[in-house]
Amino acid sequence: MADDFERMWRDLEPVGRASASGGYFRQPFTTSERELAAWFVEQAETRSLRIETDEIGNVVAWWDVGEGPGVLTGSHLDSVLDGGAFDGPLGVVSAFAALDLLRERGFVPARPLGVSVFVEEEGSRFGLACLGSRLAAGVVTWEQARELRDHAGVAFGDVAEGGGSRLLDEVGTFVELHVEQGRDLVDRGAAVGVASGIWPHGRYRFDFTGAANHAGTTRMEDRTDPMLTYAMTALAANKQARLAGQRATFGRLEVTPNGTNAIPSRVIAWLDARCSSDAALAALVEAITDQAAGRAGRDGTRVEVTAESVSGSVSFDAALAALVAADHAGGDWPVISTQAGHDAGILSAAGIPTAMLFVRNPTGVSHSPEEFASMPDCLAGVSALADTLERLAR
Ligand code: HGY
Ligand code: MN
Ligand code: MN
Repeated sequence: MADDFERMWRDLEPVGRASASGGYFRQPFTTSERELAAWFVEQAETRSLRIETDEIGNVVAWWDVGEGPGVLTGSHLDSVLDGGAFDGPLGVVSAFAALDLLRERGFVPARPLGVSVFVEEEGSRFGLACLGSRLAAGVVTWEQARELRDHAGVAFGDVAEGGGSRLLDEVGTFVELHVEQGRDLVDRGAAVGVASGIWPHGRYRFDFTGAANHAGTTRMEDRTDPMLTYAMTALAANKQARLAGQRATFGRLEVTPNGTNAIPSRVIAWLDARCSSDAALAALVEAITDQAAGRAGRDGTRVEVTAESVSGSVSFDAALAALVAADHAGGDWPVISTQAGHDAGILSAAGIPTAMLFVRNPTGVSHSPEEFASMPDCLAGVSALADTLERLAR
């Protein structure tokens, strides 16, 4: 199994990797991500799996044995900008390796076993997180999705063929293995964990509008500077999140005209907010919005806030999580929550019994080239996934 996993890992390693940072740029429907999608189909074909694709870019490959609703496992192959190697691909490679391991064990499932990839999980190109799985689950319509645009103004409807998706019709249970995006397993000394739930989280676009003017000849008291309103909002967001024990990040900014010697006319900033409850998320976003509006009043600027992507609180099926976590050689696997969104959260919220496995990340870092998981832990994850699939498809 180790050779099998390592070969697949080497296949993916160079694809979409930036030489300077070592990070990955695998945005959906770009050359590197499409190369990974082709790799996935090739891996499915070499295992004689039945390949089902929808018109959005999602793919499911079925081992057609047994009967009834299948057990599906997989993750995503797209990355954030300058992302790590493991977020997404670890779950896909582990899915193929776990299926191979079950075949090596001579296990014949009583239900079909599938391996899946959902497209645009990160929402790093078209802005809506888990776009592929939301469309597959029917919680977003094609008419809504096709109008989503990337930084260059290209619409999702221009790159994806479009329409509905029936891929989940055959799915009885979904399991996603994912690198942990934090240090919980490190601190517990555990290689593998199980997810209890996902914090609610959202992405909000703040449009700050002011008046362009000369950086030198305009007196400070005469300015209507949207950058100032943005800066104070970013500070307020950080303070509000700290005070409430929640998470708030401004990581993306667009300045117009973005000139060194000109007061900007407009600043667009995106807030990523994550909270321990839906009510806390609403309260945090409201507090930040109120402070932005208050500051805009003092600066003479205007601010407009648009929710672009909101994911409600997810509690995974507790009985399923307990079944997955219990009775292992080294003891029960820890059951832990996460603040990172996943396709598993979308499928769970759509009513499909879903479990997540986490693999230890000694750096605790993610959405960065520093993200890491050791090979022994990755292989422990494959064995854990195979054991889980055997338990669920027996
Ligand atoms: O942003 C997230 O929470 C996830 O990594 N897509
Ligand atoms: Mn991910
Ligand atoms: Mn991610």
